[in-house]
Amino acid sequence: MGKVEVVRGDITQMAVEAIVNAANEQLLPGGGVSGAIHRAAGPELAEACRKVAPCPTGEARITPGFALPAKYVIHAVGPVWRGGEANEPALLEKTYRSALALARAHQIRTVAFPSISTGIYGFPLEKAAPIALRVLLQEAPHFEALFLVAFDEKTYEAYTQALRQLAP
Ligand code: AR6
Repeated sequence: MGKVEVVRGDITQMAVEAIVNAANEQLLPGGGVSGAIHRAAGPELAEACRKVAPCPTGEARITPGFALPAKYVIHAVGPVWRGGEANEPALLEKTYRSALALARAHQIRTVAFPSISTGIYGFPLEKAAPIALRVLLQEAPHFEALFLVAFDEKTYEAYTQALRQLAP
């Protein structure tokens, strides 16, 4: 059974087979983690994204990682938070599932995720963390290791607490 680990750090530095990008439907660079990934990967990433765009909310696309330590980037589009009545939790779950299905299809064994949708897209962190980790724990047997990379302390705390509750 593969492990699920919450770590604090910058996802662009993760030496895993694939890192996940919290993308938009156009797969344009944007800000947040997406901006950081595009800067670290180099301009070829935007070019590769153009070829596989668009990507509807809840789905994922794969590209090479170019200058990143990771061989691949899986671009996954989480939902924009619209108050909670627009199917956001189910869409967030679908986003994590789509990313991992694509990873499995490419025989990828190690994947690092950012906290999808909880930045610019406004999904409440305490609601997002158990949704994300439940999918990662369910899928872990198919992988060597799955990481949730928290960029700030508040995100790290929310995910470590959720992991303690789901997998004590
Ligand atoms: N490593 C890991 N996590 C990071 C990093 C990093 N280097 N930088 C930021 N984060 P966001 P969203 C965290 O806004 O809410 C973009 O413009 C950040 O602190 O990146 O899904 C896209 O193009 C937060 O916890 O993604 C879309 O248009 C988490 O990553 C839109 O934003 C996600 O925040 C997507 O919004």
